[in-house]
Amino acid sequence: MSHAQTVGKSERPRSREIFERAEKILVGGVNSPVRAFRSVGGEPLVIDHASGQYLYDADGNELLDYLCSWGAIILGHANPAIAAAIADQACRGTSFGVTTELELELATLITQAIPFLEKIRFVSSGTEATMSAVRLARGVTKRDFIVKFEGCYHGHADSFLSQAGSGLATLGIAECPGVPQALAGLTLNVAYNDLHAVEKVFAVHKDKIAAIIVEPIAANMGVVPPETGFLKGLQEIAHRNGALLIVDEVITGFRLQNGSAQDLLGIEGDLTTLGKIIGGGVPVAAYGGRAELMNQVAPLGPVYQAGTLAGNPLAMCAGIAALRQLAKPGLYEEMTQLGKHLASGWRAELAEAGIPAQVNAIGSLATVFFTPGPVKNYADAKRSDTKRYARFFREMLARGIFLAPSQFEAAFLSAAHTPADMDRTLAAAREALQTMAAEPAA
Ligand code: KE4
Repeated sequence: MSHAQTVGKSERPRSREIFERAEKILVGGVNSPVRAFRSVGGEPLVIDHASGQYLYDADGNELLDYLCSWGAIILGHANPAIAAAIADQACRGTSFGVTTELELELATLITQAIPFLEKIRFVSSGTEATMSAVRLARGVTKRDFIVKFEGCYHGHADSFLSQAGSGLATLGIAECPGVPQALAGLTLNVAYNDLHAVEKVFAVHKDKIAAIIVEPIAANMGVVPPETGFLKGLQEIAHRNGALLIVDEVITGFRLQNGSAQDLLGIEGDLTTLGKIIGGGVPVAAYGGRAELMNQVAPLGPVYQAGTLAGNPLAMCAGIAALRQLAKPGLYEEMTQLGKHLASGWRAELAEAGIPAQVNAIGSLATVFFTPGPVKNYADAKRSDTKRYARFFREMLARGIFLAPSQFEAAFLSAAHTPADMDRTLAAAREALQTMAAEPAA
């Protein structure tokens, strides 16, 4: 029985038919687990095309998109300048496996916006970026342990697959089979926003810890901002113990401003990872930091990392076209204003419906947690009523609003979203929440 067949009559017959065929040769019908909608129920979407803030599914339904390809599409879908850049480069060759000036151009745009990145290396996914940054940290410190935070997600490299957020949290996978215990044991998980726990783990493991890796604003357990002093404290603890601080900005890089979240939060990681937005919707990620560290990467140093399509000209052109537009004055202020509009509206509608919930939001990121208490870490987030989130997701989808298909993700706004979209979303939320309020929490 296919997943799609386990639900009622399909409102999307063509999407269902495509998905059922997909399930025969793509694992679960998807190429990334969270797309299977396992935690929110209903039939997974099959998208035909997109434009601006809208997705259009295989049945022709228009959906107001708050996923934005998990944050990558910050300028809106089918952005004309990005599309033109890709089309133009496609006629000049998509990948040569040799350096092009385009790599230098995108690297320059990134390092001008994030000056503490003295050198960077492009890769093709956020996972490659974080995996490489951890390898570099282990290589330069000659230490094996890393510290990560419960509920944070840094991609699917073996070292990160314990107590991770995003898709693992969505599917309830605490420890992933296939990761050797010898390796898993080198990853120390502590609670986000808990500096005391970090001090304790360093007291036990002292000079064996190579690095702390952290999302500066957690977005893979839902949105959880850092408490005041948390990130600065991590930097101080790491350096006091001879470890490096890796700041994973795959989501937050160029999300809150034309540059890093670190700049806004007053910290400077030893290494930074980037992804999503810097590729303009095609596969680009990067890791970078001080030259003294990055020069330890091959071919200059012994820490090996490589990639066939890394820095390919097609992807570089898309990234360049994206970052050039993100430099437009006022762009981020408008998105932040929309984010405030949405978050405050959601809070008001939840209160009006008498449904206990929290809305954690910063800039153009937001998450509704269906829990009465504050959400300051993964343990708090896991207290959320995920069934209620699933119902909210389905009620909103039925009204043409596509939220993240998991409680442990974020809603992403783009520069294509408008105040009218916020009003429409809040009107849909009012109907959805009033409907839900009339039923028991479960
Ligand atoms: P990718 O390998 O998926 O490009 O990036 C991994 C990654 C690294 N660091 C952070 C902070 C991330 O959020 C991610 C990936 N984000 C998830 C969504 N929260 C990707 C969506 C998916 O897995 O399908």
